[in-house]
Amino acid sequence: MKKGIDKSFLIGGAIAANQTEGGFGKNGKGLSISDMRRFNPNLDRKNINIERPMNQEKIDEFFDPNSKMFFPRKEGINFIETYKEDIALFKEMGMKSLRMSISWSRIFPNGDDLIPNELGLKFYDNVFDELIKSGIEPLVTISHYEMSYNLVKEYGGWKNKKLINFYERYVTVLFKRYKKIVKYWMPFNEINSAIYSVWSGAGLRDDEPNLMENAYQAMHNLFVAHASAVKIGHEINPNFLIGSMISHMLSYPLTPNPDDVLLNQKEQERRLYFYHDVLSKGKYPYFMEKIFLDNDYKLERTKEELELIATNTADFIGFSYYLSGTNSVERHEETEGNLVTFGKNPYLKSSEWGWQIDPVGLRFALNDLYERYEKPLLITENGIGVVEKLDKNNTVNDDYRIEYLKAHLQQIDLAIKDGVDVIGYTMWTPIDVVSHGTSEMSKRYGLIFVDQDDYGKGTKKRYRKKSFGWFKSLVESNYKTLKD
Ligand code: BGP
Repeated sequence: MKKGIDKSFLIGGAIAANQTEGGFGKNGKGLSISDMRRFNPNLDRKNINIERPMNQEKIDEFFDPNSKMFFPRKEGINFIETYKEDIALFKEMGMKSLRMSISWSRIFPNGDDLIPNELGLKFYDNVFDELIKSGIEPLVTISHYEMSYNLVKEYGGWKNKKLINFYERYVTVLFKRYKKIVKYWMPFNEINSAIYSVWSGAGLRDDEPNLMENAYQAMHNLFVAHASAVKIGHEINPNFLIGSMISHMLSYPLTPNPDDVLLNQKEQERRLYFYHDVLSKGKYPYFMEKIFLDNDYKLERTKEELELIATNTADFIGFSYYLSGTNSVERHEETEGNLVTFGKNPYLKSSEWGWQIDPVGLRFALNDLYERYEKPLLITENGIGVVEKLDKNNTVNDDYRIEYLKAHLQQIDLAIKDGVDVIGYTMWTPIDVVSHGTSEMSKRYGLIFVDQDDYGKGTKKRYRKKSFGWFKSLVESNYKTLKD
């Protein structure tokens, strides 16, 4: 039994290609579904609802040369050109790992190409070189919200089983090329987003008929692709560790009323355990069969696919954790959250975006997942988004971020003491990036400030926030400052 977080712990930060790289249309990169997500200046922070299943992407606007809409991911934070400088800062900060993603549309611009784009691969060769030189372990997400738009246009997204083959071709290229460089892989970011964020997670249009049935079919195809990636990866290098990555939408019953408890149980099954069960136990849970039956969803799930899923489960469980919510049968207030809205909890404070801050919930989640699945756990994302400006000393005094990260790390430390096998923590995010949900720059999570506004204007220069120094001393002190 470990005595808490120690030197072997993979501490670091997480970024995603679509929110950082930019380089739209350069070096053969194809148009991805993320590139087409726009910044909406009229968004209402208290009621963002930007990408619930029923929202429409501005596909036509994107192709209109006269459009006034701004698409921030075309530029990201220009990581494609600044990666060396940024990785040098990550090293200085003391990061031992970087969770990053590879842009599928940079490697297979149309998704269905037969040959990968060598220029795209070269970019990642360089990024990995830089990371290895800096002593930073790459933890790689293979697909983080950005397949080629062509796969949506020509095939209808993940509801089409042909995507499984295209994805297999893609992962085989990566596994072979980075066989000796990358050990930790995650086939998909927040795989449950296929249901809650259908465009980003599954490449489905929100105006298509039978949307939810299609989303569950897409979900199944994603599970098959996940299992296939585990199989192919282990064949190429048996030492690969290939893990799931699920958005951990934790909630509690609002009261001890047994009806609240039951309602919460049912919601957690649907939002969480469904995905964990399939990816970690290798089988569909009974409660989902009832949902499929009740809604008359007819899913095509072959015997071979179910066997593949059963025999190729995840090596570890990765999950993002930002907040928690509540459920009640009585009328109650709702608040914003990651991918979905949540019931309010009177015991918790919220971020400016209404996300309820709950460090103890992380210890609960870690114990809960370890008890159920007995697999090593990796917290792949955790952080706080805040509107920030540089002060006159060219820094940001982000004590609230230090407090947030510290409180969550303290709970991880306690969970390890409880006996849970936690292998690492990559905070979201070491550097300010374009927000996934709102496509704005103003929602800043970074420990490094990027001088860039919601319209991509600014010098894009990087500045260390106060939390940067805190993180550095945390690692240097071997986590002693966690107790301060
Ligand atoms: C997760 C995504 C990330 C990231 C994060 C914060 O769901 O995997 O890509 O962006 O949430 O969300 P947001 O940027 O919407 O605040």
